[in-house]
Amino acid sequence: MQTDVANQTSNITVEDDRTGLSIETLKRAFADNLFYIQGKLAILANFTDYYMALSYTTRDRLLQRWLQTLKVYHEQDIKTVYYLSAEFLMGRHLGNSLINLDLYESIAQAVKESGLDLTEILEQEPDPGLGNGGLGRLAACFLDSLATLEIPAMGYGIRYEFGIFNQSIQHGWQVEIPDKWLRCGNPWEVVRYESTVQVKFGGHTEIYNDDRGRPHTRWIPSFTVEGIPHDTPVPGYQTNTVNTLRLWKAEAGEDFNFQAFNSGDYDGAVATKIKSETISKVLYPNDNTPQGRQLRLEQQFFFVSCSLQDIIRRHLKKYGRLDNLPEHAAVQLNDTHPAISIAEMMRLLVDEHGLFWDEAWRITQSTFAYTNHTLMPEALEKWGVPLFESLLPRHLEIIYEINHRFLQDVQTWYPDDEELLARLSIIEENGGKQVRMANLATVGSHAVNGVAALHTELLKQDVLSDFYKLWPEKFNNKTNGVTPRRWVLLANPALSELISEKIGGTWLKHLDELRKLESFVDDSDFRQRWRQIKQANKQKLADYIMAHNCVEVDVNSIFDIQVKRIHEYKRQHLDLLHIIALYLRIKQNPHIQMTPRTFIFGGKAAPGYFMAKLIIKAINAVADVVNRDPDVHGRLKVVFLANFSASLGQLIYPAADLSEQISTAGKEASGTGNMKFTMNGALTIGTLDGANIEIREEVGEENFFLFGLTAAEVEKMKTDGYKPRDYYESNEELRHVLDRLAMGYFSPGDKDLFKPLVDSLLNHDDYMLLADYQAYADCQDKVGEAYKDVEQWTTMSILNVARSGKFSSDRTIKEYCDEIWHVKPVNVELEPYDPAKA
Ligand code: Z2T
Repeated sequence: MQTDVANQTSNITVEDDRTGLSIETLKRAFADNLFYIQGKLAILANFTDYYMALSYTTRDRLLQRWLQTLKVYHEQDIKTVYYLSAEFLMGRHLGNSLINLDLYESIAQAVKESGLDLTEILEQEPDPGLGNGGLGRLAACFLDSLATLEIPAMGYGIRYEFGIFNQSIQHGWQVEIPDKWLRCGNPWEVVRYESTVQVKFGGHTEIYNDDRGRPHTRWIPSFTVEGIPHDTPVPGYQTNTVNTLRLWKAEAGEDFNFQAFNSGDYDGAVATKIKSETISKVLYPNDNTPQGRQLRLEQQFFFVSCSLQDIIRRHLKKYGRLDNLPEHAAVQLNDTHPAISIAEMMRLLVDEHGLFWDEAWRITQSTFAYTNHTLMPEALEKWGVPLFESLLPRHLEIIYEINHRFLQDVQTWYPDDEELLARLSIIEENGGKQVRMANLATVGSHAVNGVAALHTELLKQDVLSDFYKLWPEKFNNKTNGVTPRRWVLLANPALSELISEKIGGTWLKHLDELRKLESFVDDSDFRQRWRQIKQANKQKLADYIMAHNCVEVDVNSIFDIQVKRIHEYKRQHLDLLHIIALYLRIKQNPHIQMTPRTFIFGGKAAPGYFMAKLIIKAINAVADVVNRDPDVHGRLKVVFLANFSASLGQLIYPAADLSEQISTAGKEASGTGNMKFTMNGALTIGTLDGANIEIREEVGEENFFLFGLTAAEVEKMKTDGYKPRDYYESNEELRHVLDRLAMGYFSPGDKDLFKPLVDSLLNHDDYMLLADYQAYADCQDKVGEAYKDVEQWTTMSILNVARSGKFSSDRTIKEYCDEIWHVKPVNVELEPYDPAKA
C-alpha cells in the first residue's frame, strides 16, 4: 500500500499512518500511538505502553481488511459457518496478527530502530485464557484455518471477565489466582452496543390465542439480561479475509433501569445488576468433568440465545424469510455446552417467528451439527429437570415435545423395545429426572462427529451406538488438527526458516508439502542445522526453567515432556512412577549407565479435583528429592512448570525431544498437543489412543515409541475382572516404587500424604496404570537407547515433521466444509480506504 486513494485526494505524499507498511511509517505510527493512545512520552513509557501502542499499530492494519470482509459478506449471497463454543483459547493476538498480516519482519525492524526488542514486547500481552485446554484451543485453531481458507465464519462465545485461573505452585501444591486479563484494557476487541440482545430467564409459560383464534405458547420470563457483543478480528494467513469472534458480555437488562429509576429500590436494582453481570464473570475451570451448577447452565443459555438471535436477525434483514436459513447458515455445536441451541432455535422459530413445528424442525435439523469431544461417561452433560424447569420453563416443554415425537418415530421403527426407548430418550428417568444434552444434540443435528478415527468408532459402537443404529449416515469422523501458523511459524521461527529455505514457504498453507523434507534427510548440513535449532530451543527453555524454577537442566539430556490438563486418564502419574523407578535404579546402583533426562511437566488441575492436585504435589515432591540428590549426578532432573498456557506451549513444544501421550487407550478423544510436538520435531512415546494412532500411521511405526494395551484389551480386561494388586505383587520394581510413595519417602513431613494415590492404584486403578507399567518402562528404556544414536534420532525427528502434514487444522476444516457445512471460500478484494469518501 504505497500511495492509496486517501493519499491522492488529500495530497499527502507519505503513507497513511494507519495503513502504511514501510519501516518509517510503522515507526511513526508506533510513536504516534504511544503519544495519543497511551498518553505517554516515549522516554516515560513502560513495556505495557509499548505493547499497547504496537497492538494499536497492528490493529489499524487489520481494520481495513476486517471491514472489507464484513462488507463483502454483507453484499454477497453466501453461506456462513457459525462455531458456537463456550471456550476459545485464542492465545496472544499480537504475534499472530503480525504473522498473518505478513508484518512480522517489518515491525520487528521498526521496533528495533526505535531501540526496542519485539519478542520482549510480545511477552507483555496477557494470554487470553478463555478456555480450559484442548476443546478451547481447537476452536481457536479452527477460526485461524477458516479465515486462512477464506470461509465466511464467525465464532460465538462468552467474554469471560476472568479466564482460566493462573496457577502458582506453593510448597508443591497448586494455588489458583484470578486471571484479570482485562486489567490494562483489551486493544483487540470492538464493542458493538448497537447489536445488544435481550436474553430471558425463568418465569412461566401460558397459552394464548392469536387474532385468528389459534393457540400459541407464550413465555413470561422473570428476568432479562442484555448481551453486549465484543468483536475480535480473526485474520487469515496471507489473505484479505478477517473473520469475527463475537463474545457476549452480560449486563443488566431493561428491568434494572426500570427498578433503579422508577421504584427507588436501589438495593434491589444493584442486586439485579450484579446477578446479571455474574453470568459472564468467570470461566468454569473444568476439563472433561462438568459441574452441574445453575450458573453454568445460565452461561450456556445466555450465549446460545444471544448468538441465535443475532444469526436470525442478520438473516432476516438480508433475506426477509427463514425457510432458507440452512442455505445460509451452518451452526456447529462444540460439544454439548451449546446444545440448548436445539430448543432455543425451535422456540425462536415457533414462538417468536410463528413457524409451524415441522418446518421449524426441518430448519433446525438441517442447520445444526454436533461435535462430541469425550468418551468419559462422567463428562456427558445432564441437567436436572427441576433446575431446567425453573430456569428455562419453555425450553423444557419444547424438549419434551421433541422427545415425544422422536420416541414415537423410534417406536414405529423398533416396536416394543422399552429398553431402547429408555436409552435413546432425551430424558433420563432413573434417579432424579435429567435432560441428556448429548441426546438432545444428536437428535437435533444432521451430523454428529468425533475428533479422531478411534474416537468416532467408539462413539458409534459404544456411547452413541443406539443413535448410530437409527441414523448411521449422521455419524462421521473429523480428526483434529492444529494451525501451523501459531504452532510452527510463530513458535519455532528458526525451524520454519530452515524448512522454507529448503522447500519454499508454501508449506504453511499446504502442510502436506512438508513431505519434500524427506529428500533432505541425508543432507548432513541440513541435519546439523536441524539439531542446532533443537538445541537452541532447548537452551531457551532451560533459561526459562532457571528463571522460574531455579533448576539447572542439561540441554544435552532428553527433554521428555508431558504438558496437558492434569487428569487421571492422561496418566501423569504413570510418567511419575517411571521417574521414581529410574531414581531407585540409581540409588541401588550409583554407577548405573543411563541416558540423561529432563522430565518436564505442566498443566492445571480443576480446583475441585483432589486426585489431580495430589498428582501435582507428588510430581513436585519427587522433583525436590531427585533434583537435590548428589547421587543422581546430572542423570535426572524433574521440573514442574507452573501455569501451562498457550503462550508457554509456544516455548515448550519446539524444545521437546520426547512427547508423552500416554493416556489409557480409549480415553483421550484425540489430543492436539501430540500434533504440536510432532510438528516441532519431537518423537512420541504413546498408547494407541485418540489421534496418536493416526500420527503413528503417518510418521511410520519405526519412528514412534508405542506401548500399552489397546482400547479393546482395556475393555476386555475390565470385564474379565482387573486386579491391579496382582501387578504390584508380581513386579518387583513397581512394588518398590509404590512402596516408597506410600511410605512417605517423598513426603517426610507427612508420611501418609500420597496414600490416597497409591490406594487408588492398588484397589481400583480405573485407568490401568499398573497393567501398562512394565510396557511403559521397557519402552522408555528403548527411548534412552535410541537417543544415544544421534544420527538415527535426527532422522526420526526429521521424518516426524516431514510426515505431520495431515495434522494441519486446514485439512480438518476442509473436511468440515465439504462434508458437514457445505460452504465455499469467498474472495475478499481490498479497496483502498478513503476517509474523504467514507
Ligand atoms: C476438552 O478440552 C476436551 C474434551 C471435553 O469433553 C472437554 C474439554 Cl474442556 C467434554 C478435549 C479432549 O479431551 C481431547 O482429547 C481433544 O483433543 C480436545 O478436546 C479437542 O477435541
